[in-house]
Amino acid sequence: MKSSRTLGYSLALAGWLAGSAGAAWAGPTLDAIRQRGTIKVGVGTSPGFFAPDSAGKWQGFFVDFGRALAVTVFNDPEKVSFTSSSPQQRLPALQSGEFDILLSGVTQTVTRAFKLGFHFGPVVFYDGQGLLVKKSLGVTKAADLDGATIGIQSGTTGELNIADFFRKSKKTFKPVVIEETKEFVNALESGRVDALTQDASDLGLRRIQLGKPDDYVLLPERLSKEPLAPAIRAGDDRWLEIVNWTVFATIQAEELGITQANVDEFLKSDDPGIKRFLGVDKSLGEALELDPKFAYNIIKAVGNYGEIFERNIGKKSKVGFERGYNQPWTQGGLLYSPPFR
Ligand SMILES: N[C@@H](CCC(=O)N[C@@H](CS)C(=O)NCC(=O)O)C(=O)O
Repeated sequence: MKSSRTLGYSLALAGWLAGSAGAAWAGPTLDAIRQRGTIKVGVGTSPGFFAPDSAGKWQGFFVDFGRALAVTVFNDPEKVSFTSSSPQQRLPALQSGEFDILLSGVTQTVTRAFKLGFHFGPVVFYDGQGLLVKKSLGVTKAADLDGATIGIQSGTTGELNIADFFRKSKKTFKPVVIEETKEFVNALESGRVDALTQDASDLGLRRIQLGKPDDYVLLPERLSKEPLAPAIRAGDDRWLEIVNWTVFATIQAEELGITQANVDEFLKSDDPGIKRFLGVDKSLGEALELDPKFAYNIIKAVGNYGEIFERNIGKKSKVGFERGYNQPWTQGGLLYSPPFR
């Protein structure tokens, strides 16, 4: 028999669950998005991550997560607009309401959370700070850059990381802090700086856009951890959870082997977990107050995480990135979705 104490707890828990089950989710961002009919996304300008194609349609790894969000909210991957903004401008622009979300390679940091008032969705790309140098310098590691002139993009985590690195290694460098991306890249090509420092992914994407990519080398060393995650203004739980579970849906789909091409086959699965995930069993989606098929719709429209990665930046794309940490935990990577139940 249950002790009266345990019974008391059980009753309190049941009451809490009952009380919260029908709780109306309020959210100023989501309300505004619904009223407007589109999601406003702030992005950067690196082809592979985010850039308009020749027809003016935005394409890229981060762009696809914006489309996935539009599917969750509107069941329409086109109900989203993308606007580029420099690393210096974009966090203030998010704070002032110009954007609903940044999908621009923002690093999740404690200062940005506590001091600047941002929340982060799941990490979509595990990165680290790199250095892009002219091959003719013969440099093989960061410490060889003692006394070098290094270009840094203003408003990025790179500013503090590079200063920390040289302080720690008791070497010196001359910083050249640049806001505009074009000028930042030109500084290396024109010889104004010996090296550029930025997220390694960004430098990899920039290198292939240079006139002579083979004249430059991305050093293998990483100076920091740069977990790149969707950023939103603090204070809107419903919007945050939509961002979280949209990204998780792409990660969970890859773990389960569900792709854009085979998702309809999976609708016939007898596995109760898959039935819930794809909304064949509607109970989960109804409890979440989302379209029970939201995960199915995302996979159908955009694909799973691996497909998003491969299409935009993977080995067979022009970019040619390795998956590295960015593969499912079941394959030795860091991508891990909490359970869909
Ligand atoms: N992750 C760093 C750097 C962010 C960053 O600069 N991201 C790149 C894209 S991954 C960027 O915006 N580059 C400039 C551009 O795209 O114009 C931060 O959060 O401060």
